[in-house]
Amino acid sequence: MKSSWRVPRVLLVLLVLQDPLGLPDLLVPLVPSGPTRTRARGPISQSMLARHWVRNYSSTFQPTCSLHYFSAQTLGTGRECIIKSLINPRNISKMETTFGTWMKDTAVLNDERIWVAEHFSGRTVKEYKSIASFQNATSEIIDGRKFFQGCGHAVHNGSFYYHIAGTANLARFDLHSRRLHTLSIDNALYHNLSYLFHNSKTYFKLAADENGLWLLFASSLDDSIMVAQLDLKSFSVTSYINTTYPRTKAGNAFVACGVLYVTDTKDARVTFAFDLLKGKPVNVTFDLRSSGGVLAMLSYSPKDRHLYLWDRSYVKLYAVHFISDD
Ligand SMILES: *[C@@H]1O[C@H](CO)[C@@H](O)[C@H](O)[C@H]1NC(C)=O
Ligand SMILES: *[C@@H]1O[C@H](CO)[C@@H](O)[C@H](O)[C@H]1NC(C)=O
Ligand SMILES: *[C@@H]1O[C@H](CO)[C@@H](O)[C@H](O)[C@H]1NC(C)=O
Ligand SMILES: *[C@@H]1O[C@H](CO)[C@@H](O)[C@H](O)[C@H]1NC(C)=O
Ligand SMILES: *[C@@H]1O[C@H](CO)[C@@H](O)[C@H](O)[C@H]1NC(C)=O
Ligand SMILES: *[C@@H]1O[C@H](CO)[C@@H](O)[C@H](O)[C@H]1NC(C)=O
Ligand SMILES: CC(=O)N[C@H]1CO[C@H](CO)[C@@H](O)[C@@H]1O
Repeated sequence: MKSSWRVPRVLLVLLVLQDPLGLPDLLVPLVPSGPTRTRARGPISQSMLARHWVRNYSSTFQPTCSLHYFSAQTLGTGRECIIKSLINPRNISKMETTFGTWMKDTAVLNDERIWVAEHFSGRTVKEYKSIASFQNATSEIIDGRKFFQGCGHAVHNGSFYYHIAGTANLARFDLHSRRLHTLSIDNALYHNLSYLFHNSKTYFKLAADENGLWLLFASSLDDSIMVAQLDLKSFSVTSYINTTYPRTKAGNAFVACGVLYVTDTKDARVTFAFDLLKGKPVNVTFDLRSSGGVLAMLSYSPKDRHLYLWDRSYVKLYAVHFISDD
């Protein structure tokens, strides 16, 4: 069985309680009430966390970044979970197509596979064993059974999620069993060029973060960007959040640590942010890229805390720098 990045609450509580020195430092920026927000810090396994903790704890008694993670899990959070900047941009590969999506599994640790959906429409995805075989173009073709639309797909916990072209349906394609499930979304724009994100010809955008998987779409009633929180056990919508932000002002968007980040229509800057757990806007902006050329895809992975981009035909990574990282 593959391990997941989720850390049992018991372990978190235990580790937080073990450190009397860390807590006062952390209580300052925290919000005492409200829904719990979680954020993983890089690829995390239980044993890694434990080892990391023990080493730091026993050697110096200094609170470390991993403690913020524990406290966010157990106590809720404040501004420390907001993105401050994007750092360390890297080109991974030059692609042949302007449009496309590249993905790693955003939930399963130790799964180094990469999936690539070329163009904004099609029904196959390429699977690569690792970054090395991706750069070496050695892939296997997977038939996702229906045509996808846009560049908003995700691979999460062993399934490929995508918008079924021409319908108001979201697909979950199990990459192992090859079973397909669908979920119909009410009052969503899904055809006739009324895109959620015009630049990438995307109606539905899947966004994974530390809380699970979200679906972004535009309301057919008033063009607002809506966010549906998905329950993956039953493959249903848990709740809908109305950001009131118009799709016409959005280039692309992703979710990190419970906050939706939306770029301007040139995809140059993040100009709007919305706290999905508190249901209100957040005052934060930062640069993404120089304008010009097509940004086909922009997604966050909670597993490695990177942004995945498909930018002017280059597949790229950025590291995400949160306020708490200072
Ligand atoms: C990625 O490649 C593009 C095109 O060659 C280049 O302009 C850019 O500077 C590269 N970016 C990085 C971070 O290497
Ligand atoms: C690239 O793929 C070829 C065969 O497809 C293989 O012989 C070669 O070792 C691979 N190179 C790397 C760096 O993986
Ligand atoms: C992944 O799916 C398995 C069942 O297939 C489930 O037990 C597990 O909780 C899921 N993990 C995440 C992170 O959703
Ligand atoms: C498609 O959009 C056009 C203009 O944007 C509108 O005139 C037309 O009625 C729409 N068609 C459907 C089927 O919604
Ligand atoms: C979203 O909220 C705005 C402002 O409260 C409201 O006017 C609009 O009808 C809402 N849209 C949906 C789809 O709930
Ligand atoms: C948003 O933040 C900026 C700079 O941090 C500040 O100048 C501005 O007044 C803030 N706006 C609101 C509405 O709080
Ligand atoms: C102060 C200290 O020892 N920090 C270490 C905590 O553990 C991380 C991850 O192993 C190290 O990178 C730090 O140097």
